[in-house]
Amino acid sequence: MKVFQHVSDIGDLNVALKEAFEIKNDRFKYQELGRNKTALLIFFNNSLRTRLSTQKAAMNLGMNVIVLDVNQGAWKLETERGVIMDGDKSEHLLEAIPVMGCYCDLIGVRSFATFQNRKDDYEEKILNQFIKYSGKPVFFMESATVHPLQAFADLITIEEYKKKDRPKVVLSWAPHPKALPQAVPNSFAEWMNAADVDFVVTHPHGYELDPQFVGNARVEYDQMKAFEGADFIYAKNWSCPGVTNPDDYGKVLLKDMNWTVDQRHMDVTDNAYFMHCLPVRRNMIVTDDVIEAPTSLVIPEAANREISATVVLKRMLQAL
Ligand code: AN0
Ligand code: CP
Repeated sequence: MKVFQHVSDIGDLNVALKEAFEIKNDRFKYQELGRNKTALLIFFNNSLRTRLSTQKAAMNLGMNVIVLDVNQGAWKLETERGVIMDGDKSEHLLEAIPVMGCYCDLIGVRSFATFQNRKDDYEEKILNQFIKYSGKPVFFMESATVHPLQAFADLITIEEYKKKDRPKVVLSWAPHPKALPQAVPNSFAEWMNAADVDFVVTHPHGYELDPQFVGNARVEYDQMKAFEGADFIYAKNWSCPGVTNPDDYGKVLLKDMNWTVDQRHMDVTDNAYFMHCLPVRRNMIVTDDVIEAPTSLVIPEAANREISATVVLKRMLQAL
């Protein structure tokens, strides 16, 4: 595996899940694989889970790890070609990327959507430059449009907790005060479409996800109806994807608190588990009661981030 971006990069999901449980049983099984190999983790944005779990995954595999917070101590980077660099940006990404590539064997990058331009975000302008110019395998640690390490961890969690062969999984939009990316719901939809689950998406009108991720998934605009009989509720806010109206891209169109996941919603499910990728704003996305209930999986999900990252880095090391 040279790039980890889409569900298709990981191949057969049953094989990937088998590997995940093998690693969960013995997370140091492949600790010789990464000896004298270096993982470089580049963060253009904040992180708690991705930073810690990916670093831990690399250490499970015996790798050395370098973490760089681009905004804390590195030179301010220009990303556009052709710009006269007479402003506050001292270095161009076109030099910085091959330089970073010199010091490592694998590169992970976190770079969120900027919401300035839908086309640039959806073309993955920053991550594609890392793929093109670093000379090293690149794994996405949440890009403008995807968060595959999260979706893989979520799939592992659903596999562990499901009580039916084909559980009903509902991805639900929920309110949030600030504009958030579509990366988490995009990847979750992409991975659930590929998994053996009954997948339903619910969101207010105007929040339609990009067809390349949501595919032919069932969309139900009535949130309570979508929740009926569900086995897993996956809550997440996202800003307007701009599919129906490109001018609305990245906007907060609605903060309707009726969409906050509370006990009233959970009561119509089949005693569903609650999921969220974290960080979560309590009593905006989900009530204290629901996130604290025994059916809340937010901590096991976060724990599985170490497992998904270990599988992905292992595959990349094996392909070096
Ligand atoms: C980010 C997002 O919604 O994409 C990261 C989630 C893993 N969340 C925030 O910025 C709060
Ligand atoms: N879920 C997740 O990716 O969390 P962080 O933003 O803290 O890495």
